[in-house]
Amino acid sequence: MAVDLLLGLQWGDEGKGKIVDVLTKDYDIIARFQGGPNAGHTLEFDGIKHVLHTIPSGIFHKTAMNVVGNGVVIDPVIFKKELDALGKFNIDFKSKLLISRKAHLILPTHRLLDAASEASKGKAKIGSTLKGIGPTYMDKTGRNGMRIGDLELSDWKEKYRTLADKHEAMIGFYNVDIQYDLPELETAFFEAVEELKQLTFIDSEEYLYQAQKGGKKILAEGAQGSLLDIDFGTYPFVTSSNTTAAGACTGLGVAPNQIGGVFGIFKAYTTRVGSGPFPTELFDADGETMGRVGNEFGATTGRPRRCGWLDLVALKYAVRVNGVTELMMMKGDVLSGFPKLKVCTAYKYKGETITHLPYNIEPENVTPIYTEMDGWDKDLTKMRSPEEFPEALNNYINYLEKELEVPIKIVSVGPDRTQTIHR
Ligand code: 2SA
Ligand code: MG
Repeated sequence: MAVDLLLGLQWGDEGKGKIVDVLTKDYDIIARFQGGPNAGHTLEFDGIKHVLHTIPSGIFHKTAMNVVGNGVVIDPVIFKKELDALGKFNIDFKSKLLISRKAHLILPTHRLLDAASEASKGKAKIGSTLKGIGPTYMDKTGRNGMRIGDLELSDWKEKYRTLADKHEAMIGFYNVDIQYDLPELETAFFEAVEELKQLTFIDSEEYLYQAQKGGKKILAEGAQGSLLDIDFGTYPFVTSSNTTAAGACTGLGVAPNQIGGVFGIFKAYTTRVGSGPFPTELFDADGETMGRVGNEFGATTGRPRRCGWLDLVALKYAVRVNGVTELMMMKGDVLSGFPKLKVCTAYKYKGETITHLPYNIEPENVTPIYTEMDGWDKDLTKMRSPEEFPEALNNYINYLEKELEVPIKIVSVGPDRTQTIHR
C-alpha cells in the first residue's frame, strides 16, 4: 500500500486538519512528518471546535493510529496541554498515539532563543510563532539537539543541562531585553516530560514500513504550507522544515517510490500570517471582508491573518514542487457576495510579464496581473452536493482545474465535517 500525502499549497491554514479528519475513516494510520506546536490544525464536529498543534488530526477517530514522525519537533509542555484537552473529551490517546524516538525536543531555552532572535531583528523579524521552532531545527541540523529517544537514557538530564546552559549564554549574545524565569519554565518542562514518557516511543520508520508491508493505509499530514518550506518558500520568511512532499520522505522514513496520492489543499483566496512578501495581499475592504467572514486568525497565536486574492502563479509552483495529484478547495463559502473575483495569473517583474515564481517577490519587484471573474452571492454553507453549486462557482472551479491541470476533488463550504463536498 502506498502512503498518501496531504499538504498545504499556500502559506498554511488551508484547512489541513479538517480534511485529514474527514479522510481518516479511509486510513489506518495518520502520521505527522514536520513542524511542531507552531501548527494550528482546527477540526469541527458535533458543534465543538478542536485545535491540534503537534498531535495528528486522526486522533478523534476510534481506530486510526496516530504517529508523530521523526521530522516533527515536540514541546512537552504544549504536548501535555494537548493531551489534557483530549482527556476532557474522553479520547483514549494512550493507545492511539505513537511518537518517534528520532523526533527532536523543544527545550524552554529554544523558545527563549526564538524570542531573542525575533526581538533582535526589529522590523525585519520573521513573525515566528515564538514556539522555538527555528532554534530547535538549528540544533538538529547543527547536531546538538535532544531527541525523544534521549529521554529513555539515564543521563538525559545532564545532556539537557549542558544544552540549556549553552542556550542561556547564546541568549546573552543577542543583547535584547527578554524577561524570563528559567527555573519556573524548567519545572513545567520536567513535569511535562514525565507525562510524555507515559506514551509509547517507537522507531517510527520501522513501524510504518511494517504497517505498509502489511497492507495498512497511511496518510501523511503536512503542517504549515508549501510557501513556508525552508527551501522552496519565501526565504527567509519561512518555517524551518520542509513542508513540501519531499519532507514526508525525510520526516517519516518513507521511500519516494512508496508515495501514492499527493493531496494539495488550497483556500479559494490566499492568507498569510507573520511577515514576508505576499503579492496579492489586499489592504482594502475586500481583504477586510475575507478576514472577517473567513475568521482569519492564527489558530496558535491568535494573530490576524493577512488576506488577498488567489495567486495562481504561486499555486502552480506549489502544485509542481509537490507533484499534486488531487486538489481540495477550501473556504469557497467565504467568497460568496463578492460581485467580481480576481485571480492572479502572472506577475509584472522587471518590466516583463512572467508566469513563474521568481527569486524576489517583494512588492518592489512584483506586481500581480489579474483575471476577473464573476462572483456568486448564494450562501454555500448549507450545500451538500456539487449539483447545488451556482454557475459562477462552477466556472471558478473549472477555470482553476484547467489552469492547474489537476482535478479538484473536494470543495469545502464550511468548517464542519459535514460541510465537505466530494466531486
Ligand atoms: P515558525 O514559528 O518559526 O514556524 O514561524 C516561521 C514562519 O512560519 C509561519 N507559520 C505559520 N503560518 C501559518 N499558520 C501556522 N500555524 C498557526 C495557525 C499560526 C498562528 O495555524 O494559524 O497561530 O499564528 C504557522 N506556523 C508557522 C509564521 O507565521 C512565520 O511566518
Ligand atoms: Mg493552521
